Amino acid sequence: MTIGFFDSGIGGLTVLAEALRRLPAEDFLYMADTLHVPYGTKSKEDVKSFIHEIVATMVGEGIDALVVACNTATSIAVAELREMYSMPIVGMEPAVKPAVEMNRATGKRVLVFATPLTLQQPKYYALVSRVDDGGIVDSLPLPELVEYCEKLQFDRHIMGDYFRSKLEGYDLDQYGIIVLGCTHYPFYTDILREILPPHIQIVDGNVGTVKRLSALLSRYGIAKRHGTGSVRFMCTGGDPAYIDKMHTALALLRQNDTSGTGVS
Ligand code: DGN
Repeated sequence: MTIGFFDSGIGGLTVLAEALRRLPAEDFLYMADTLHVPYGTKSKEDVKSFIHEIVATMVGEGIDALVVACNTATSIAVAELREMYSMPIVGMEPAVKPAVEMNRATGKRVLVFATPLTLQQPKYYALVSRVDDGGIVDSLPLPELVEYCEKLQFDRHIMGDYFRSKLEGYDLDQYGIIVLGCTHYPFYTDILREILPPHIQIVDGNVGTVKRLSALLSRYGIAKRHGTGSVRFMCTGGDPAYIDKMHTALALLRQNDTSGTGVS
């Protein structure tokens, strides 16, 4: 039994790191679509065809469950994938609902960071209109952030300046929570913490996704008890240097445990 995870690049590793913490007896295949990263600034039709290709490859590798560890890919293709495949499939959803509930008492606003493509999808509009009855959710696309992350650009000054420039004009006192609606973004949780006022909480959907995965594995009767927690990496470009980068990035995540930002 192998659980497949995929993303355009290293972003889905933030979800995988959570899965390794919570499901240490499973075995994983992680695949990055390095031929097509980033997804968030491409057309919906192109990204959809990349997703179908990568999932077919992973099925050929023998996966028994799939985590679409990418908000952009989930918003575009998860419904079709569920129609095509009978294995359990878990997608990402920006943690807007828990954020709105957490903020109800304080009267503060919620700011969602995601890729332009995620924020343009009907799935995102539907989510916000379902849960945001008080009109407190704002969205900010960060089209450059995936590319910074793919370059392992984690310099505190450079990235601090980037976030400060994006947040210029926002009255941060009004906000109580920032939702990270792209799986690449939790790589920047620590840097964001440094530049945001202390009252702002940062949340992502990774814990919720892994809890759903765990529940589905049990429901399908395919949860493992004696796996090794192994991870096999693949990428569509087949570049060994990228495989090394994935090892480095996962080690970084496991060393700076960001699981505290997850909500379910
Ligand atoms: N990690 C992907 C997401 O969660 O949306 C980023 C998609 C991309 O490649 N821009």
